[in-house]
Amino acid sequence: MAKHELESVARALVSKGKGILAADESLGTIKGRFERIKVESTEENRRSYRDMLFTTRGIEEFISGIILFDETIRSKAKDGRPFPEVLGQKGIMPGIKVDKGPVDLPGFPGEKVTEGLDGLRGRLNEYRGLGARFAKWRAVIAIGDGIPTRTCIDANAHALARYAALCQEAGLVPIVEPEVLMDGAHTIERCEEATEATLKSVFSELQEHRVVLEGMLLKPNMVLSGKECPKQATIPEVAEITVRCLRRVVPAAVPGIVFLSGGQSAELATDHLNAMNALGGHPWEISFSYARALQDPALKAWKGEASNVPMAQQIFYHRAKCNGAARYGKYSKQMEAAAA
Ligand code: 5MM
Repeated sequence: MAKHELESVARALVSKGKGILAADESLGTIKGRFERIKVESTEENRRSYRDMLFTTRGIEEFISGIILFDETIRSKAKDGRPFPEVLGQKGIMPGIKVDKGPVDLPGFPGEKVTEGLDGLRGRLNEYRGLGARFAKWRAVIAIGDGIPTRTCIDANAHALARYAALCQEAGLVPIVEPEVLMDGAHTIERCEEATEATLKSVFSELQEHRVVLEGMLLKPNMVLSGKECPKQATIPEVAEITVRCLRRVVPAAVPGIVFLSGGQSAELATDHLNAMNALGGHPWEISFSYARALQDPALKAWKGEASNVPMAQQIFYHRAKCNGAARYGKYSKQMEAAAA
């Protein structure tokens, strides 16, 4: 794909009022999600669940793209159409998770590095043939005693850049996802420091690997207090500090920032996105690429029962609509009340 095509896909993914649904849970992750609603993680149940999400009427008003897992991009909806075709016909771009997950970084207790570069060029070409227009690779950075180390940050940044360059060669827009985890009792200042150091290294490696910044998207964590920190930052503080941190390190050439939700509640993730957009004047689009914050309420309503599909779809549509409004800084608690 030519450079201008990568740019136009990246820009379309962050169109006004729209964002991305991350539905790329690997087998272990979806098993954990299903366990909480007492549903067995069989291929058929995973297919039915994703069918429920993807066929929700009207989500294309707020969802520009959906990230799929390897099994899903090869699966068919209930009506027999392959999932990428179902999405394409709604005007939603199919994407694909291509990393193989984080493994222990040898010699660095408590730290991980993401694997998946071996054979990636071939897999990307295959996914392109299956209809994918963009891809995603997640790196995880933990905060704790003496971590993150420079070695962990740089190893993950290097892998992200290798992945991004290979994606662009294959005609796929890379979503670059370095996630600084919210697990721990650290302060928001500590999260800001770790996020800034991580993003600096990531952009240095991306430039080193000649990645076209206009043809990629960044999927970072928001800058938050650690989950167990006794002093939790307020919504305006999170918005201000997150934007301040990103402005220091993310070049304006990047068309959009699509946040992960990282374990925040669905409403809080929407509140934070809304507050950032309400600040205005950003050099990039500020959008979402949520998994849990878009899916959790619908997953709980679904419970694996076909009879619950209409209710689950209504709830999913509502969360997509709220996040669509947050893209303009126009989300309000009245929207939640009206839907209750
Ligand atoms: C951090 O996880 C990503 C965003 O999800 P949240 O909004 O829930 O934080 C998500 O795309 C994640 O990468 C996928 O669910 C795949 O996760 P696994 O752990 O299965 O690779």
